[in-house]
Amino acid sequence: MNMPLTKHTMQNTGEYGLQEIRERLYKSKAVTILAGAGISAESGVPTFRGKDGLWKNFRPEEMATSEAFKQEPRLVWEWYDWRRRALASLKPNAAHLAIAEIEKRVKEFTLITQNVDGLHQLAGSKNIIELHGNIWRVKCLSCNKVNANREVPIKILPFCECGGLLRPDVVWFGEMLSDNNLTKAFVAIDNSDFMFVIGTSGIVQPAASFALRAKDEGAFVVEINIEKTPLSASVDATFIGKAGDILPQLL
Ligand code: BJW
Ligand code: ZN
Repeated sequence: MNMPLTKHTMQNTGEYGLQEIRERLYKSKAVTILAGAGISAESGVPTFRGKDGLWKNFRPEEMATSEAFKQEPRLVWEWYDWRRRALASLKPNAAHLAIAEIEKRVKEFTLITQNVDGLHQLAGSKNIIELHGNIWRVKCLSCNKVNANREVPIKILPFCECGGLLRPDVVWFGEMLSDNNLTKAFVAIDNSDFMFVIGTSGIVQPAASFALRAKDEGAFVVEINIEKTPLSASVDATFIGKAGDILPQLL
């Protein structure tokens, strides 16, 4: 059924209507979604680059680095503990649920998420690449062991059984993404004929380059965001609106 689109939920900045996007989506052989913080915003998770993303006036670019952790591990862990406390009670929203449903309806599907909050898993998504790690895992700086950790609050500072300091198992600025994740992401992108880029500001590399790579490899690329981004000029269509409003209309 072609659902009517309400004015406040979307303005399509391109020549494609939602019905056409829906048809292309379900005819596709392989679909990839690149997700960013905007997907979780409607669950109550602050995005990084809005004013709501600030914690005690620190910018994520200052906190999410290994230099900050080396200099002030307690401060960085306090930020992560604050975020984990906030996340612990949050639930997936309509956007997460719609993405999990799309996975069931298309032949091949890969979700590449930059989000570390674990809400996609809670919504039922299966084939997920967690590009920037997961806030509910910790990694030992001495023995490199990675473990799930859902303690809320977490003991600051947390230590491994080997005596080493634990850090969140996330990817900070200046750190390499895991080779395995990058390879899987590139295979999915290059194999896709349809890609959604949803709720990301499109400025953090290498994720920001994925939509362009998908276009170069021949995919039809559709962006969903509450505002235009640096990617908007390069994609096939941008839908301006909340992911939780637009995605359910594709089901
Ligand atoms: C909605 C919505 C709704 C809201 N519906 N939409 C100079 C030039 C180019 C690159 C670099 C450079 N200097 C350094 C670099 C590399 C650097 C980088 O890209 N920096 C840029 C800031 C310039 N990248 C890296 O360092 C990466 N590693 C790397 O490149 O290794 C090689 C290398 C090493 C050394 C030097 C150079 C290269 C690693 C990046 C790791 C990013 N990590 C973080 C933190 C993860 C852990 C944690 O969560 O604490 O990942 S940073 C943060 O940004 C987080 C996010 O995943 C990531 C992306 O943010 P995202 O998802 O786009 O969120 P926002 O807040 O930016 O945007 C939200 C969007 O949603 C907005 O557009 C809203 O409009 C929208 N929205 N509500 C739909 N309801
Ligand atoms: Zn250890």
